[in-house]
Amino acid sequence: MKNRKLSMPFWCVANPVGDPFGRAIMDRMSSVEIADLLCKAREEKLIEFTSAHDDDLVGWDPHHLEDDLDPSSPASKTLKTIKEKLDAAELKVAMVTCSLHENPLFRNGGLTNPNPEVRMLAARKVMRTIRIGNFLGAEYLTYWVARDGFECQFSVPWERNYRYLIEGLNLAERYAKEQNGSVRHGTIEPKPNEPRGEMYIPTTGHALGLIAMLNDPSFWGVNPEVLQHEGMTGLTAEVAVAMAVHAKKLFFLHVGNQKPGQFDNDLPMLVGMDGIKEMVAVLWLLDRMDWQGHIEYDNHILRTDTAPGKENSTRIRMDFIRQNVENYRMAEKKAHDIAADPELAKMMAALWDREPGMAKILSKGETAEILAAAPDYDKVNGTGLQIARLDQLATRRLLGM
Ligand code: XLS
Ligand code: MG
Repeated sequence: MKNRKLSMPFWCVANPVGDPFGRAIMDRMSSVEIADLLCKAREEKLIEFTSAHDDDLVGWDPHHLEDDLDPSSPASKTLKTIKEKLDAAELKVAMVTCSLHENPLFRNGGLTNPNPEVRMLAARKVMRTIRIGNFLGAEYLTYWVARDGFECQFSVPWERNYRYLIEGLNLAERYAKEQNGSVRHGTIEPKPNEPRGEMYIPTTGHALGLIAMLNDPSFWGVNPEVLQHEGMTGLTAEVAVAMAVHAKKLFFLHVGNQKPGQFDNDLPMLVGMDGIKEMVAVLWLLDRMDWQGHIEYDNHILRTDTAPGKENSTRIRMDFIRQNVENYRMAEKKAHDIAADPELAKMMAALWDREPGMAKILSKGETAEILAAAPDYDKVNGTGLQIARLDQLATRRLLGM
């Protein structure tokens, strides 16, 4: 079983780790300095890809919406410098995403903002992000639901808001195709709440449902955030991931750790009180389902582990990347071990591979053959399954016993 390619985004590394109750602790670094750090991680063979919001790379000037097309603009110059660095290190850009959460203009939504003037500015910002993505060679454009949501239900024009969202996403797809650059696909990243009280695409199921309503569903997929966004709902990420793979819509994954039901924890891989079993199980099911995509981190340095000062700011950030990669590889190794374990395989087969003849008839789906089959109610109903024993063995393997 292969080890997956890993992506570390600009924003995870750049974050100076403030929270709603306290200011940032770490020294800030420019996008060019972050590019240097990520290139170092590439040289150490920790990662193969990176990703970025437009705002992580260059500021947005709402008075100069196409500044990226003007070679003399500060944005163009910075993008050129970043591209030269990434190219030299052979660090590829996997994805770009348009920040529609940071600028206060978008406080009541970006693509779904009821004010068409704000929607127009959001659309132009998304178009610029696509151009930036093409310049850097990104394959994916991600739409994260961000401020497209609400706190007060009577403030939402329900008969229009999904139309606005669909118009915005269709425009992104059309523009990406017109530009005919490296951006070939879009992904939707769901989240139930934060920064809004409620968001319009709370789960992966909602995202898959929305994709079916878009002009070109083949352009779009999902990138669920596992375990964070998916676990905030109290639902398990495993169902979201498995269903998305089955629908051939899992383009890549965001990963980190989460205590179920809480705010967006964004803990690094395997760090924190919960999640080891679930994360290993997600990676195991991806192996079983023969999924070929890459994994992207989306998590942040523990605030307790930060410190101010220039030297700290690079050392702590590099250590964060190394730890995330080490922890991912630990989980991946466990997933591979579990998939290859003969004892577990035997117990799974006992659970899954009964009555192959009957399975064949059902998958063929011929009504006459189904009516002729003779399932034995008493035999089936009279047998317990021993799933707890199977789970105990999996836990034993997880604990290395
Ligand atoms: C925030 C999201 C965000 C997206 C990219 O919760 O995870 O970082 O991944 O905009
Ligand atoms: Mg994310």
